Amino acid sequence: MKAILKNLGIKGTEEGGGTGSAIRCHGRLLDVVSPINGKRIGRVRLADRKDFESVVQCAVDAFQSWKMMPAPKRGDITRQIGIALREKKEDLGALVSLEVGKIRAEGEGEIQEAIDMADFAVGQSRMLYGLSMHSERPIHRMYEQWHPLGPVGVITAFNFPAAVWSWNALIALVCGDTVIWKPSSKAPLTAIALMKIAQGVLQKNGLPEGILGWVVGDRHEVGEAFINDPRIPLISATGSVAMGRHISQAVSRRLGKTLLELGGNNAVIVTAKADMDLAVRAIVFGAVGTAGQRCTTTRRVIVHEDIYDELTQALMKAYRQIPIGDPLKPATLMGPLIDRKAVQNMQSALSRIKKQGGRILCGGEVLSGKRFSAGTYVTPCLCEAPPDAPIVSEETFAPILYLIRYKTLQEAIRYHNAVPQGLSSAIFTTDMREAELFLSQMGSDCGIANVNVGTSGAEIGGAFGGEKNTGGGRESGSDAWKIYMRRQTCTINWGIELPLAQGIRFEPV
Ligand code: UN1
Repeated sequence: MKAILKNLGIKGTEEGGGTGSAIRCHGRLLDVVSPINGKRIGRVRLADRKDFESVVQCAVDAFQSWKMMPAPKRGDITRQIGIALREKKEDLGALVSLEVGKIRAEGEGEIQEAIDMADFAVGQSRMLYGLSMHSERPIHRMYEQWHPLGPVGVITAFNFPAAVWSWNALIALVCGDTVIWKPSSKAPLTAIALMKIAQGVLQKNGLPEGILGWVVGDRHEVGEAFINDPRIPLISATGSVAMGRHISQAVSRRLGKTLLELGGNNAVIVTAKADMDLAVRAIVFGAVGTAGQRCTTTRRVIVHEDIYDELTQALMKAYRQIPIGDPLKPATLMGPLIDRKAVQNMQSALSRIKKQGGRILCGGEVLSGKRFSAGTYVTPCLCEAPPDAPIVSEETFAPILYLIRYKTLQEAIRYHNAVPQGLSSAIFTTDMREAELFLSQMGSDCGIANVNVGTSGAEIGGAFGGEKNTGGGRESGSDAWKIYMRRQTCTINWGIELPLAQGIRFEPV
């Protein structure tokens, strides 16, 4: 652990705010504890309201020069950030594991996602395209262009402490925005390590402070000021539906923009014509990966009655073989939950499911003993559930998978869409009619819909996000860049007449 922190320049106590370089903060000291063993990794001096103010003002000032740099040049800076991340991939991945308990492969995978994002953003920096239109007026030209938006606020959750920042920040950077990051206070060290790496690149290029800032602080001290600050035109936030609703109301009150990526309650439909082996592997990765703590985690499996028993047996067998333990050990496939509170939430969901007519088929135990003394380890749980059990509509951020039986595909799709969240979805079938129905407007109502691919582990090239209570935002690939810019429609008259649109004449007769 010491070597990892040293390689990343993380000291015993870090400042919880910075404008590139750290600033001296004045809030309380926060202990950062590893879910692996409950031991302290480091400490962070939280930012208070005044520290927050300095970070924001610096981002506002830096925006004035950063927006003037040509976008492809900003892309070049992003390219250098990508190279710097490549050099530290292993250490950063290990820090993700230490701080949030992801297994090694997933910790490093997360940094790879940030590297991929940097590459994507470099290309995007030359593709901030606007359209041109044919004007209805003679000797006129019309087109639209995209300008930098301003300082962008990025609020991230503990479960993707690096990648979600990169989806937002690296695109916002090439768009000409400065970024203020409020990482989860459960994962501030990964954020600070990333900020140090990025700041190294900015400094080497002689760029001013404030282009990439961060602030770790309590909600009442910093969080509220952050979302209510009119100098921050866009707040991009990942987290719970309750948090998203609160942010959305605060930001809309000041007519700002939000990009929300909130809860998921993702289902896989397995039809009688599925490739069973493929389905089982995808479901296990989707439900057990990241210990069930992805917003794209598979939480429901809706199974055709003819193959229900076969699939259930196969899943139970796979679940019993999952190696659980220290996520830094190469053989481990499931690490701890983020903290004891998450374990309690899981336990209370399991007792509710029993009351609501569900049946636990396997797992759901809290592990004890020396290796598990942090109290954060559980076994992944498979439950049979009636489709209308209220708990099935909730996102419990833990490895609980509900199995639901169906007769017709229409019925399966009805169950599928009956929850308030709409992030990710999948169907496993080898029948193209079933697949196409699922992808049609009669099918999945989610932002992501896959065929023979699980619900989690999306690539960065597509737009990521979902509908309904998931919040409607789209991040990372496709045209997600547009929200980080402001659109301007321009009309130029290069003639000597002043024709009006809609044929209006406005002159004395
Ligand atoms: C999240 O859990 O907030 O598709 C994001 C996935 C990852 C991102 C998940 N690429 O599972």
